[in-house]
Amino acid sequence: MTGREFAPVAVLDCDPRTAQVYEFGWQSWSPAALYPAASRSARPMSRLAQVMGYRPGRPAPPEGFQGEGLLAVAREDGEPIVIFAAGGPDQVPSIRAKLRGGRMEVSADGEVQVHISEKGAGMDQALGSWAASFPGAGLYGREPLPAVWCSWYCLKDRVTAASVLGAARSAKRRGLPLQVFQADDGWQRATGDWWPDRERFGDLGELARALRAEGLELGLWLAPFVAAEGSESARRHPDWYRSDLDAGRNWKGQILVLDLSREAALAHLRGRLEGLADLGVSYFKLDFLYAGALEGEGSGIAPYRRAMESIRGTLGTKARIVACGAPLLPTVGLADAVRVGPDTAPNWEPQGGDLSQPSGRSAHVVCRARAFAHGRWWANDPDCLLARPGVENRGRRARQLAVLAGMTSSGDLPEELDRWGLAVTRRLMRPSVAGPSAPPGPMPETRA
Ligand code: 9PG
Repeated sequence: MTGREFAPVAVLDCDPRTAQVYEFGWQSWSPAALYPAASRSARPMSRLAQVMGYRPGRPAPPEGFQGEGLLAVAREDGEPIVIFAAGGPDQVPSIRAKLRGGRMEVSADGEVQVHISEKGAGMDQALGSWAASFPGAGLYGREPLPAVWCSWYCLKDRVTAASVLGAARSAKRRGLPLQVFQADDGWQRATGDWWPDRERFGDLGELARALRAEGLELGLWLAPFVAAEGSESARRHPDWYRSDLDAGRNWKGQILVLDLSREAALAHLRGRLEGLADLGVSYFKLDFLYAGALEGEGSGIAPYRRAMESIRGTLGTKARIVACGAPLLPTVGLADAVRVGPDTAPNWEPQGGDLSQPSGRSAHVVCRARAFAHGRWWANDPDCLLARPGVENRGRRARQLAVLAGMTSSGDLPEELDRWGLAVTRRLMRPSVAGPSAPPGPMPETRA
């Protein structure tokens, strides 16, 4: 489909019974896991999932593994781990591995650097020391980020200003240590308009002031590089969007992709972000960022990074940026925090067994596999704790989130929490740990 050629990079002798492969997917929602070398990694459940949950235009082969800019092989217990990786955030090759007899054949469609870990280092340590030397490491993730309440996992697109303020007051009354109250998708007239829906979100400045009066902050979800077909932006400026790039479907239609070479479109976006920051928004969850890095004529990683830098320039240090649905290696050095797994959900198992799909288990596996990035590239965002009754395996979710050093967030309406949910939410919500911090124990092995 892309006509990309894979050239051999290395052949490693390994013990097929104990060897393991670490595979790192393209964007926030893409799988990442440590697998038995003799198995196969996760695959998309549909063509749409390839675009929205994996790397668009770069399907993995039927067998074996394909990491995007990062793949590592543990050949035998205690032996040094071999890491194959991009040299920086600008060029991200697809890297394949396939076991044939007792040998792991590694190939790539671009330039790859090879790093050998210290003998005896586990997968987390090996990836962590490699990550610390990746260009752009160390710029973010060194300061704690406050605990967040997010509307998506309880209200979906029915969020209103009144419900955000209500959640904030009710969290405070119940002693939940949450600092930022973030309205997710649903606060705008339509995705891509970047302005509040008057009916449900009346006066955003008023909401920010009311929260500030309680000592709290207002956060907003925003997808800067896409628009819904029904948005005002799309109607008024059809020429701002690229008809040749496919970002998948959402908001009852095709997702329109902003043309990042249009200075007028970027200037409009910056103006809206500045306006929102001036109203008192101090936290932006910037979502669907993969759409800004789709490969095409004049599009890809370089324009994506330029656009992100210009957003950073506009928001300065006034607001924190949490990247979501974001191409991961290309986002190193550009965001305060990054979502490092697929969406959580009340269900434990993902649809079709596809680790890119929303579920407790997919978020659990993938965020654990990316723990090494925390404090080195950014603060990891492992998505919300769901602790209300009816959520599958809520105890297991809480136990895992408790040992991850990343951001903490809550996705429940405080009034829907029972005694257990309140106690756990109180205990787990805290600012993110500043700098690197490894979870206890070795990285668990996953079977896709
Ligand atoms: C809001 C949500 C929440 C959530 C984000 C993101 O259709 N899809 O494949 C799809 C994937 C992820 C997704 C939504 C749709 O979730 O991760 O936290 O902000 O958008 O729309």
